[in-house]
Formats: sequence, C-alpha cells, structure tokens
Amino acid sequence: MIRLFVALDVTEEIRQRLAGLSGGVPGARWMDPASLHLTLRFIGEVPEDQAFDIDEALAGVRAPPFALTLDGVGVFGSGRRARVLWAGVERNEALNHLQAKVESALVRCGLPAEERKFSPHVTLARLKDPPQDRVARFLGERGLFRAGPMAVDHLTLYRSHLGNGGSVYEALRAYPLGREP
Ligand code: 2AM
Repeated sequence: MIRLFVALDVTEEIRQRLAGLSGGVPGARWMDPASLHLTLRFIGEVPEDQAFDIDEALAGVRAPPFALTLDGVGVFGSGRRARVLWAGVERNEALNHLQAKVESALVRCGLPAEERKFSPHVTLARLKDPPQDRVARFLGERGLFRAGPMAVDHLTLYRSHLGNGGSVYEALRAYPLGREP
C-alpha cells in the first residue's frame, strides 16, 4: 500500500515568506520549508496498482493555470485541542474549480468521494496541547500576513512516508495545467 495525496507546490519566494512565520509557539512542530504545500485532495493508503489509475486520472485533468494569494493565518481545533497552524488562501474560483476537477477525476477512477468540505490552507505547524496564550498571540501577530500572487501551473502527486520524526513527502509526478488534450 502507498499513502498518496495531491497538492499544489509553493514557490521559493512564498516558501521563504511562510518560513518567516515560524516560531513563537512552544512545542509546535514546524514544517520543513521544503515540504510546504497546499493539499487539494488527501487520497490515503491505496494498493500500488491503483496508483497507476490515479496517475492516469490526474494526467487527464484539464484546467487552466491561475494565480493564488495567501491571506491570514488560522488554527484547526481550539483551546488545548488546537492541532494545526495554517496560512489561509484568499477566495479563489479557479482553485475551487481545479479541486472539483481533481475530485471528480479521482472518483471516476474508483476512489470514495471526499466527504469533507475543501478548506484550502498551507499547514505551517502541528501542535500538541499548546499554551493557549501563545497560540492566540501567534494568530494576533501574524493575522495580517499576505503573500502572492503566486502562479500555479502544475499539480503534484505526493507519496507520504510516515516516520517517527514526522512524515516525509516524496513528489512522484507533476501534471502541468493548461495543456491542450
Ligand atoms: P494538512 O494539509 O492539513 O497538513 C499529507 O498528509 C497531507 O494531506 C497533509 O497536508 C494533510 O493535512 C493532508 N490531509 C488531509 N486529510 C488528511 C487525513 N485524513 N490524514 C492525513 N493527512 C491528511
């Protein structure tokens, strides 16, 4: 079985801006800047054969390139159960359109539909029982964060290797946007 997800890569310029947000929350596990990404679709564990179908399905996605802007920071979970610090994405119809195309391509190739609403974000850090005042201060101090616009011209299929020191993401293949069939 292999663990897969589909994501948008972050350009070097934006990577550096996001890396500049880290710090200030004791116990937070900050993402390695090289691993920062915007997940379009978490696939999870699939048999290796199915990965070929997934690859083919993604290669068939037709959508135009576009630009996106990162806007603000937030947290998933609240209080002592805050789990993830993230950078948000400005409302973007082209992004939603691309996500919907990826979703329908994956469902067509046999994956169960994603039940959860798409909430685009770039994970910055994972938290475990963080000091609540420090999370609040982080959100307050970084609330005006904006970065971009960033050009999006490809999707990437990633494999996630689970490890003790956190997951390692391996880019398996990139799919350019804006091709003619
Ligand atoms: P995240 O985007 O909030 O960090 C690889 O694990 C990527 O897929 C991560 O970016 C992760 O979350 C995202 N993801 C979405 N749903 C997931 C799930 N149920 N389990 C693990 N990762 C998931």
